[in-house]
Amino acid sequence: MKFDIVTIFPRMVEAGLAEGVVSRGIERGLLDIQVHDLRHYTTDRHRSVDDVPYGGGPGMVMKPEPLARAVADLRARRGDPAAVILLSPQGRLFTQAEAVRMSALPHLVLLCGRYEGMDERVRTVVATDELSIGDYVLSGGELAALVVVDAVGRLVPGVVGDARSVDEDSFSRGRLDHPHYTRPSEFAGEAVPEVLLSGHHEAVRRWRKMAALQRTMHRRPELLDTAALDDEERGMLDEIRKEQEREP
Ligand code: 9D3
Repeated sequence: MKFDIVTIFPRMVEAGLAEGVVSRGIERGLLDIQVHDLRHYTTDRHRSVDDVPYGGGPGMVMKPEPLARAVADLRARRGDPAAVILLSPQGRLFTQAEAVRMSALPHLVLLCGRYEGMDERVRTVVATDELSIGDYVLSGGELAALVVVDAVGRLVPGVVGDARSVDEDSFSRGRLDHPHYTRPSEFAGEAVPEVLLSGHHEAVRRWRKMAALQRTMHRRPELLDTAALDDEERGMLDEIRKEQEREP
């Protein structure tokens, strides 16, 4: 899968790609990721990527021409992408479902903004999609682009060594993960639950499923509204709910 990332901070993005699962995907030839310096696509002496807002007000606005030139050059050199994604606080929310959809596409261009915002014509003329990674304020789109590349890249077959960790991921299954333990069996006065030491595989499986449901119910109950639950899980949920009624 091919990614092209356009930014005024290429070193910041390159640093984020240099380690971990994504960098292994690049080394193995499964991910082809290039980072492009937006200033390379400027034409004036000062290499300007921003300008004052029409109508006045504080801050600067990103100019449309360098971004348009960057995307035109990438189309010519790297081929027509399946999507040109503007990372912005106004975009629709990037979710695991979105990551799964995007992982089926052969080529994405990601545009990172800085300053107060982008000239609106970047949205209407250059980008095909607009995504936000969540309701908090970042100082630019670079970290958001790295989030998208990480979440999508790890879904490309072979990028994550053990495919089971991808399939079993909590958000794909619509519930949170169960607790995990390793040695020592007692730490800071906290013991590992007996059942995990028992070697009773069926009991371990049931305990994990129950613990995952309990956690999801307490921390992220809205996930259960849309989760596909099996019969066993529906039974467990009833049990948990009855337990809650007994001691509120
Ligand atoms: C301080 C400027 N804000 C005025 C109301 C608007 C604003 C503009 C640009 C806020 C943040 C940014 C930079 N953010 C991104 O480019 C960004 C982002 C984010 O801030 N949160 C979640 N996802 C994303 S994707 C890109």
